[in-house]
Amino acid sequence: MAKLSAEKLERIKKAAEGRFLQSSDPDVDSFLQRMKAENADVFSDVFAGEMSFYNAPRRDALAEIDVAVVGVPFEVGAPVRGGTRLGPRSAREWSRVRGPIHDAWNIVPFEMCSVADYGDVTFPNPHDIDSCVERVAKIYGTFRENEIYPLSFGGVHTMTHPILRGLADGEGIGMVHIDAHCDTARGKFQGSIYNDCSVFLNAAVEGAIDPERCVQIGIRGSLTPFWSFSQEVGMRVIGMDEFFEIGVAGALAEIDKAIGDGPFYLTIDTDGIDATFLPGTQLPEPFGLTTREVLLLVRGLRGKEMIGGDLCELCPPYDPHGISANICGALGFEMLCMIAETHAKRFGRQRKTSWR
Ligand SMILES: [Mn+2]
Repeated sequence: MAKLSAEKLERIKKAAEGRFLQSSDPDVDSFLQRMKAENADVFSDVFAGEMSFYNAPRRDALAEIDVAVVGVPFEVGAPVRGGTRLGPRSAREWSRVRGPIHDAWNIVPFEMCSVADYGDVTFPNPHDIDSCVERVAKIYGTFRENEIYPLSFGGVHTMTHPILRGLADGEGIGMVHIDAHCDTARGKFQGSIYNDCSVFLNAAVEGAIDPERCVQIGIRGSLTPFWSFSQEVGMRVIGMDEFFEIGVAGALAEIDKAIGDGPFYLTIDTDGIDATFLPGTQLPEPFGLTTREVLLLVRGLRGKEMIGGDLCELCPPYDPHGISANICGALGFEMLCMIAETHAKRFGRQRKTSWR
C-alpha cells in the first residue's frame, strides 16, 4: 500500500479545521453563528436547562410570535388507553434533538420568522369536557387574531376540533388528515359529542373545515364502517387498501386535487402510522402507513399553504423507549419548516427567531 503523501495529509488536515458544526451554505452558517452568539447552541447539552420544543425560545406574548409550538395535554374524551396527557411533555423532550436545519431542504425555520414554544394549554377543569373544548378554541382564536400559525402536540384528537374552530375564518379550512380512523362518527359517544371519534364531523358541522377540501389517509380497522359521514359530505377518504394501490404519489395527486393552493391544516393521528413503528398511541392499529411513507406524504405538501398542524394521540406510557415521541418530534420538525415557510410567504420575512 502506498504511503499517504505529505501533501495529501496536509489537505485532509486543512479540511478538518474549523468549528464543530459549520455549513458550506453561507445562510445556514450565519444562522449557526447567530445561535451561538445568542446562547442558543442546541448542540451543546440537551439535558441541561429548560426544555422547549425544538429548543425554540419560550414566549407567551402573542405580539412576539409568528409560529407557536404548543403542548395540548387534552385527555378527557379518550375512550381507550390512558396517558395521552403525557404526550406533549414527551414530544417536547424528543423534539430537542430535531432540527434546527432541514436535512433535505437545507432551510432553517428560525430564520424565516419568530418561532416560539408557547408552553402548554392548561385545563383548570379537566373533567368538564365542554370547558376544555372552549378553552382550546379561545386560545387558538387569539392565535388567528394575531396572525400566529400553530403547531400543536397532543393530547387526544378531540383537541383538533376546537383548534380548527379557533383558526377558522368563515371560509372553511382545507385539511390533510393522516389517521387509521376518519373520526367522523355521528351523535354522542360515552356521554358527549366531544370525543375523538367525532372530531371532524364536529368541525365540519360548525363550518370550520370545508369537507370537499379534506383528504383522510390511512383509514383501516374495525371502525371503518362508521365513517359514512365523510363520504356523504365529500371528504376524500383514502383507506389503506387504496393507498397500497396508488402509493404516495397517487395520494399526493388526490391531495392536490382537493386542496389546491388554498390554505390547509395538517393533522396527524399517531395511530395512522402502523403500530409496529409507533406503539405509543391511544388505540394502536396494525396494517398502517410506514414512517417513511408518512414522511414522504408530509414532505410532498411543501409549497402548499400549511397554516397549522398537529400530532395527536401520542401515549408515552405504552412506549418506554420513546420511539413514538421521537417520530412525533421528527415529523413535527417537517411541519414546523413548512408552517414557517407559509407564514413567511404570507406576511413577509419580518423577523427571525431570537433567543435573546
Ligand atoms: Mn384520530
